[in-house]
Amino acid sequence: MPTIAVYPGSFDPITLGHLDIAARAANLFDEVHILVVHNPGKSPRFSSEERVELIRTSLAELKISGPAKISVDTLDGGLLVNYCKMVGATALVKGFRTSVDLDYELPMAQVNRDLAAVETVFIPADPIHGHVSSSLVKQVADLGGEVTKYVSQSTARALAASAANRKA
Ligand code: COD
Repeated sequence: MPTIAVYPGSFDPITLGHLDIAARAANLFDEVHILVVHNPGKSPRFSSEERVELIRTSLAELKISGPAKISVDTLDGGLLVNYCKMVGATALVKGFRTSVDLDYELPMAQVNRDLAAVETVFIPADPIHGHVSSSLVKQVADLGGEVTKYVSQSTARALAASAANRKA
């Protein structure tokens, strides 16, 4: 039986920190589904379709594949665990930078286990990316800063275009 995991997030937009977790998850599982999920606590800069496209382009640009099959999808409402059941995933992957991420993620991991016996695998952020977040990257890009240390070239271009649109 193939081992299948879902890696959910807002990915608004996907950063090199997120991509590092996806690549490392791809070394642990046969299939990894990167899933764009709406976080009701955040107002997204990019549409779900744009985020999916930026993830696909970034994976290709950085040649991230590994032995696993990586796919990208969106969750159109409903529980994350229902998507897991639909694709046959038994695990969720979450990255964590500090204990703040863990405090936020732990109750969700426990609820997902209660709901559907889906386990959560926590992968520690590479210290190189430990300070990187989508919101910080958007802020830097909006203020005209260089973001190619934190995101793929294609995502940096999308951020620059979005920053220019917001100024216009
Ligand atoms: N390095 C490593 N990991 C990172 C980095 C980095 N630099 N930055 C972020 N991450 C990790 C995050 O810790 C997270 O695991 C993942 O990457 C995605 O991060 P974000 O910020 O893009 O996404 P979030 O935190 O807004 O996503 C939250 C979810 C939408 C995934 C969450 O709310 C969720 O699981 N919702 C499920 C809805 C549901 O079914 N609820 C009911 C049961 S809990």
